[in-house]
Amino acid sequence: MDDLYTKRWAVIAAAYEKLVILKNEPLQDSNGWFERYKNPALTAAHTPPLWRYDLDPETNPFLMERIGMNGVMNAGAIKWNGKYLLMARVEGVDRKSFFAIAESPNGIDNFRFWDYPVLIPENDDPATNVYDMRLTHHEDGWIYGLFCVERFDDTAEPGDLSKAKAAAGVVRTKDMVNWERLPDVESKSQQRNVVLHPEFVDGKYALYTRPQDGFINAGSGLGIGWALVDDMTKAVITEEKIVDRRFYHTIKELKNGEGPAPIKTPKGWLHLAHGVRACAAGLRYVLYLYMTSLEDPSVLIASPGGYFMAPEGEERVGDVSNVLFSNGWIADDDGTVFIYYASCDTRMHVATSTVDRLVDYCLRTPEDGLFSFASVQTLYAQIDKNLQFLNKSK
Ligand code: BGC
Ligand code: BMA
Repeated sequence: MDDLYTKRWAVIAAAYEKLVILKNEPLQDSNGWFERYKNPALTAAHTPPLWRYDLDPETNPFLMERIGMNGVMNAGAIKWNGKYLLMARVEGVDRKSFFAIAESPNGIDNFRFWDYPVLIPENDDPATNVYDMRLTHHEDGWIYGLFCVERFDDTAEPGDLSKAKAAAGVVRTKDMVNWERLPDVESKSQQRNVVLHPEFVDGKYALYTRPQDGFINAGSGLGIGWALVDDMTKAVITEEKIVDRRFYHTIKELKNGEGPAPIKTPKGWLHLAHGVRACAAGLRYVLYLYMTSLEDPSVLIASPGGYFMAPEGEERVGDVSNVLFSNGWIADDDGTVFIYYASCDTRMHVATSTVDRLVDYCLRTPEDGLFSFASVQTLYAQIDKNLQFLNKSK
């Protein structure tokens, strides 16, 4: 083995080990809603050298990367056998995404990818790209994964190589290792953000949907939808109603989409979603929360105004700048909530909060009044209340 190989391997192996065992620390946030953490939870550099290098000096004398990784983002999440698993969207330098599971003992740091990425069985109509896995441990006993399958749209004009169509792919597993591919969800419109509700509703499977007119435009699809389907092994969306709609001049004016499956709390289902608005800098993606009723999870009961998380600092910079996206969170038995979010289609982060804080946030944050005048009235009400309170306590 020559010197170059040996030296490079020592550096690569040491840097990787140092990175994956790096302890993370919470940062103090001023708003009290959650804590951000100092380091990203997963990056392209967390992908094992085993994936990127041919380790045989005969065939890789310069020990160069053979298969480059571009980013790790938009992970589904689940607590499994006491471990915190992220099923991440890993994107190679070839712009193809795939899914890979990284495991952590504490949900915060020490995330380490399993040796092999997940091999999602292909169906009759191969997908060019797959991304954004939503994991749901359903009461029927299966863990379902719903994800976006993207294919070239054959109706494109000659020479237009970017026209695409999106649909929801479905897989299921009992062990997070062996994945059974089910047919894609059938829907008259394109679908990118489909999420399975964890419980049966009226004896049916319930899906959060996002009807859209085209690949990018939500258009006449007015927001996050809801559909009941009989069978996940052949899911067909017939009717959709809107659960959380979009409004002019809000954080979700252009589009919104369900994040991970909602968390059941004593006061209602807690939802994390993304909202998108257009601006001169492109599309700005932020995260927001809302709640729906325990009796009927399609009925909105709380809609705190504005965003819950928006990209900050380093989070603002990446391949697709100005984007926070989340499709994974874990609610632990002690009430801790681990929110896994990606910034700029580049890296994964973790933030922590509690079910109680998030529910309080949802129920007590004023709604968006949709007009500046209403926002000032909301402020007046709070200032009045505070001044009375302060005067009383003098
Ligand atoms: C990208 C996704 C993106 C979608 C819509 C896809 O080609 O892979 O990251 O969400 O386009 O912009
Ligand atoms: C979307 C998502 C994500 C991505 C975002 C920003 O439409 O489905 O995959 O994070 O765009 O590019």
